[in-house]
Amino acid sequence: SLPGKAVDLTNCAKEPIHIPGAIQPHGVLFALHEPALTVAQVSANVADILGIEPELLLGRPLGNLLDATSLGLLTEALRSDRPQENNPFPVTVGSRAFDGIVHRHQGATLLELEPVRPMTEGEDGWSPQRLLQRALARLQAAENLRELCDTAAAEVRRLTGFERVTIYRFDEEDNGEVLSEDKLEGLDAYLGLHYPASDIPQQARRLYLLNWLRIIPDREYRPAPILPSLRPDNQQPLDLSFSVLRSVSPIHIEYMRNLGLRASMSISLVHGNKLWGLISCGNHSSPRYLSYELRAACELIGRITAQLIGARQEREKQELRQKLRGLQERLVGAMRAEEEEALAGLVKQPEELLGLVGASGAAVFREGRCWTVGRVPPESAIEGLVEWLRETVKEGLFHTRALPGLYPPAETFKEVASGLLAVSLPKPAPDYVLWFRPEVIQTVNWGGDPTKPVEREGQELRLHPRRSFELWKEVVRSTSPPWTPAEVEAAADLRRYAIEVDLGHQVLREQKAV
Ligand code: BLA
Repeated sequence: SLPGKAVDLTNCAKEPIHIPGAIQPHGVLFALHEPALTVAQVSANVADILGIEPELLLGRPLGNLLDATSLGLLTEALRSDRPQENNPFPVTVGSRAFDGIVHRHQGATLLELEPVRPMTEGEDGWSPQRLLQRALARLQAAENLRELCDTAAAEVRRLTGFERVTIYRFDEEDNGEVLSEDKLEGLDAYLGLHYPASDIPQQARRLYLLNWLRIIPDREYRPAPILPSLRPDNQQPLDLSFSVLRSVSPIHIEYMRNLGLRASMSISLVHGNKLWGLISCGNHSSPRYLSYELRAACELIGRITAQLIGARQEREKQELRQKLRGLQERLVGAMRAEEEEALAGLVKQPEELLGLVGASGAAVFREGRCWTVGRVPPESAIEGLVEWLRETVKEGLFHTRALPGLYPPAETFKEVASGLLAVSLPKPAPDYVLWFRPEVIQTVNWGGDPTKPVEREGQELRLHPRRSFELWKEVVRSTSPPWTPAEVEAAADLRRYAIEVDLGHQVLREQKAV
């Protein structure tokens, strides 16, 4: 509980989840001092897992604990600037076998040991290597985004045995949507559901950009504290951003409990240094432990999937750019062909003018005169709108998908113009090109009420993630489909060309006058 503090979602986003001071206890963590490899910090569960009290290890060389071969492999890995490339390497302590996982971060050297788990054989008795090979081939054969995501979900599920695997994509506002799902029969379907951005706060997203796989094998774990709690060298908390055992935010644990999730794993889908989405895996009925190697295979599937998604998006963007360039050229030609009013030329190419930004109507407004094409509001309404733009919008370009929310008179013509994209041409009183998009009433299926992401407990001000994930339908009105960045850019380009052509015309007029 957080007595006396105002509790809201901003606090939630401020929880420093990279320095929880504890780990999940399915392995042990050592912070080492190089080059002697003395133990600076160790997780308290070392007594449970290795049978040695932490006090006997702190300040002493790790060599007392590991056998010579294991120590040799660790030392070898640490010769590199990127020791993590050697993960996992075999470590034996007494008669027990572990996966050794090492990395450096912020001047600390972290070694994590996880008990070796046999790679389970997948369905058909195939080895994980063969399953991985087949998965990659299938991903590469996918013909479109839907097939690619369906394949990724199915193959990760095949490889890991999680009860549910979903492909979760983020929109511009960081809300998530379940695009694909592969699950055990009998479980509720999440396919098509949306979840609010606050379900995964910013600092967690930042970590998932750094570290592409996160596993919580059993939400009912008891955190093992790191001893001592601060780094002896700088009295700072130990940064676990890249640790595989990092303990989980208690709020997220409660979220999992509310959702009935016992175990979860997320694989980041990163493209262009942006978190496009997650491959999100869940187990409801039991904990789920996976070996490091199996996790690495999943990470590889995530990497390939994200790359294929990225390549597809780039290709689509290129094709669109090509198409827009053609439209742009014809529009510029039409403006040049006009003797006087460059802008008036635009309405002589109605298909190009609308196609350029995917609008259903457009208006050119110049010195009190108005030309229109397609579905547009009444002329008096356009005049009012232009008046409003002159007063409120100082930039040369403006766009919204929800005009009535900003400009209430638009309520009366929202059926044709819930979406507005406008460019102005600098004049004493600016001219405008306006594009319109109709209202598209949309139903968004949310997994629980997105306006109540948290619940409070009585007077005590305890913050809980929501308890209900029941389907919650939101009907979005007075809104058009969004203007894409490519469309906005095309409008900005047209504005630049229009200004150029206009200037050209002015020069010509002045030359004639001389
Ligand atoms: C993390 N929240 C996460 C993660 C997911 C979700 C996938 C990544 C970690 C993981 O794989 O478990 C959300 N999980 C979902 C969603 C579904 C799902 C949407 O299965 C849909 C079916 N969460 C809240 C609120 C807060 C919050 C209100 O709902 C904060 C006040 C926090 N979520 C939160 C935090 C993390 C998180 C802090 C990071 C956990 C960590 O990595 O330590």
